[in-house]
Amino acid sequence: MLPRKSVTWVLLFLLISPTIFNLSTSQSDPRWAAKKRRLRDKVRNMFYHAYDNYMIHAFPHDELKPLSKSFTDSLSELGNLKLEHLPQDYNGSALTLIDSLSSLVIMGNNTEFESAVVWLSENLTFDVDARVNLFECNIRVLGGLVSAHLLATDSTDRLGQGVYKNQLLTLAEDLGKRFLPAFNTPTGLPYAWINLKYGVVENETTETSTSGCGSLILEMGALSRLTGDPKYESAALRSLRKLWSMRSSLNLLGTTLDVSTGEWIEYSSGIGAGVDSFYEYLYKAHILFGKDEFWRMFHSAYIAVQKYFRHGPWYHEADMRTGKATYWQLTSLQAFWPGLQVLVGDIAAANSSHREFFYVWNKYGVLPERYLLDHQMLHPTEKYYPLRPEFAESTFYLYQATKDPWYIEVGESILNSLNLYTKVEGGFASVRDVTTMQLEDHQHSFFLSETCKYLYLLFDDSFLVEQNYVFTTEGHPLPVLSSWHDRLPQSYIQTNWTSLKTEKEARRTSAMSKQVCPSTTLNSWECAGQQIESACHIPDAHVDHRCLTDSECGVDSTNCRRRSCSMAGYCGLWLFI
Ligand code: DMJ
Repeated sequence: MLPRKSVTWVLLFLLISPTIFNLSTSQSDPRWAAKKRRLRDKVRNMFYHAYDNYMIHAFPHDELKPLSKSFTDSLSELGNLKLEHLPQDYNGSALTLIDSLSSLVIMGNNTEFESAVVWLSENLTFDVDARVNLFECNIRVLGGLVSAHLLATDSTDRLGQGVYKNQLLTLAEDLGKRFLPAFNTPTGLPYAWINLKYGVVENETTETSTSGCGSLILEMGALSRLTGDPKYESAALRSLRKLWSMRSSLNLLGTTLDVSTGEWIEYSSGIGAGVDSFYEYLYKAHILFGKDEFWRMFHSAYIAVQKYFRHGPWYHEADMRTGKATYWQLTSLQAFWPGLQVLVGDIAAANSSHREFFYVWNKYGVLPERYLLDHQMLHPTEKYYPLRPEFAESTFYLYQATKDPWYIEVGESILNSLNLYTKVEGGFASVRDVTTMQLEDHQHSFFLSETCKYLYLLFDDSFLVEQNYVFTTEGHPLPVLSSWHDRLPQSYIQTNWTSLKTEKEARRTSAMSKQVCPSTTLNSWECAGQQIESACHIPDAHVDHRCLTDSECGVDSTNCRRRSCSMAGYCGLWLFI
């Protein structure tokens, strides 16, 4: 008879071995490639079911109502405030079409991309008396146009000869100009709402969110680089710097603030609603523009998040002044965080949180908007799932980084749930209540720009091969160009990997490799040789973790806390046990 310990090991091996076997063989197995193709085709069908129904029943209005097969001009209502008044003849801004442009390209539909470009050039106008949410209009419309312009003008010749004469950039510039009055505040922080025709209306609310002020730099920066007019990037940068100056001594920010006084309104914050893309844009702006300033802000902010919000694999909210936990809630929006952690190189932490989100996804079939961690139950009023992309997004990033087939299984499960619960004859409908799967008459444009796109790229990433893209928070790809970048060498070629010279050696790098090892280019840490595991990780002085004093201990990679030396002479997180 085997001793008990050996039995345990054998059982453990039997449990683990299929995973190892799967990992090592599945990538080269033709059945595996066929499976990925089949899943990719399913996503393509989903995308076109949503897109075609939008084009038939809603276009040129903003979004589709899939149950009633009608439309909503939601751009003026985004952010949950109702539209005030729109001219009688207002036909919407073709929001879903604009948000779908980059997905059409990724799915290789150049014909439809071309028709969309032609239609938008001939028909779209922003000269309408409509009050829109600056943040939403920036990420969906400006981001959609700028990204599509870059795709239309790259070396791929997607459009017929003579079709494209920078029409999308002209539209983007017109929209960018209409954004600028919003920044005309004593603090430089922009109003949340702007009337596209008349600018900031009288008695406009001065309340906005952290994301509203801190997630403009990618789109407005790209617009400036493309037009050669620095005013868009300057406005976004001024706002971001002001916002950062309002952080607490713990490097935490709140969720809502007043743009005229620069005072915080809501001191509690986390990584979800109202704040999420602020963190995302600090790091992505660093990847796109290469500025140290963005890295420094991100690094401090990231460490503060890991320190004050993280609890095991979960993230709760905390008061920016004290760091004390406020709300113990998991939200659907937080699910983007593991994806961002992959970019940072913090893969172990990303994987553990991703598993918890999947646990909740499986518990309900989709991810509820808010789940109370302390009670392990749904929030009583936020039981909905509006087809959000964040969980699929993180799954895509984790698969890119690890190539672990597990993430393909997760993607398949997301795909199946979406088809099972949300597909209706007229498109894909949001879920009103995840306990009953009762549906709501709304197909958000981000279902096409993000949810379908990230699932598609999970199963087929041919669009990304030899390319360096940063995806905006709405899923629109922006290429990393040396001409926009403070660090990339002149010889950088967009379609190729490149070498980045460090003092010691030239290393192949790209947005993707930087994603896995940011420290190579950012400070003296080296990926190779030392075991750098995350953006904050500082290894202990000795590999065996022995120490005489605290100064020989580093910073823990999973929660960014400083390790200390125990009485027995070992570095660890002793103070926190
Ligand atoms: C999208 O518009 C963007 O991903 C944004 O950052 C958050 N909200 C939706 C998706 O949930």
